[in-house]
Amino acid sequence: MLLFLALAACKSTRPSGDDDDSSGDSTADSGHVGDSAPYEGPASSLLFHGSGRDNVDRVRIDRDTGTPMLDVGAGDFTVEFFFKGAEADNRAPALSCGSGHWNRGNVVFDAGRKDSDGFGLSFGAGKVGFGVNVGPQDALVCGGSSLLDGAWHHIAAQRSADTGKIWLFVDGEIEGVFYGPTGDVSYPDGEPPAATCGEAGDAPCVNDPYLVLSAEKHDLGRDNPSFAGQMDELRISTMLRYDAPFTPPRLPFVEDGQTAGLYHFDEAAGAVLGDSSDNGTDGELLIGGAPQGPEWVEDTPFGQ
Ligand SMILES: [Ca+2]
Ligand SMILES: [Ca+2]
Repeated sequence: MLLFLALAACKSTRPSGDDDDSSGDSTADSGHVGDSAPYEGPASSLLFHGSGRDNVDRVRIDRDTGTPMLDVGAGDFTVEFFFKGAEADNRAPALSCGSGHWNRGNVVFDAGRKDSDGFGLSFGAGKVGFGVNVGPQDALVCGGSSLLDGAWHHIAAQRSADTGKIWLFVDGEIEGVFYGPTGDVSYPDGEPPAATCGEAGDAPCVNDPYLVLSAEKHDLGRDNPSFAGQMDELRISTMLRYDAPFTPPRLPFVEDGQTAGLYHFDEAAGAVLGDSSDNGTDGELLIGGAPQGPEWVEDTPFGQ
């Protein structure tokens, strides 16, 4: 408790509205991680079974017709969330860190476009990778810790569009830095999905305009599996949040001027994953499979 109070007391006084896009190394001071509010109400997370087929067992969030702010990738961004899983349920082999493609592991966050630019995170041999691809150029930064140990972990992935630098923080520690391609990896406004999906490779890739959670969005098959496990407290920001080791939050995040999407996963029921930020780009649970997923569970990284 004392530690949390100390963190709260250290809240950043940095003015909001300063997007710092001019430099790839510009980051907020790490005091931002202490930004959290007293927690009230239900507490839940989502459990996914990793079925990876039939466009079920996932959440999708529209980044094309939703708020433009959520469609990060033209400028600096940070994606962070908590997750919990077991290696026995996520059997993808080790990722090809450096120049491999990010969707060869058990995919947990998919902001890709079929045959085009994108980014995402997956697990290979228990370790997380965060990758960005621009045209034929792939960059994949990997963590060093084995994370699928049945405990909650926090991960933060950052990218500077100007320099191509990508970072991976695991439980507040910097585990990887890599320089990949520069360029815009957001979704082009109003772009129709690619038409190279399905078994015959001639069907629309309906999930192209979406951020997809805990699944490889196109159900490409065994070489591109989906994450099985729990997910909670997702924040997407239009800035580089972290430039030094930090203590992961012990309470849900609160919104600030650089929050593009904030998902507490506390609905505990229903088929909507609410965005508590002012942008209000709710996610949609696509429920199905056997066992049926995703399902709401009363278990969060913050305890009760
Ligand atoms: Ca866009
Ligand atoms: Ca939650």
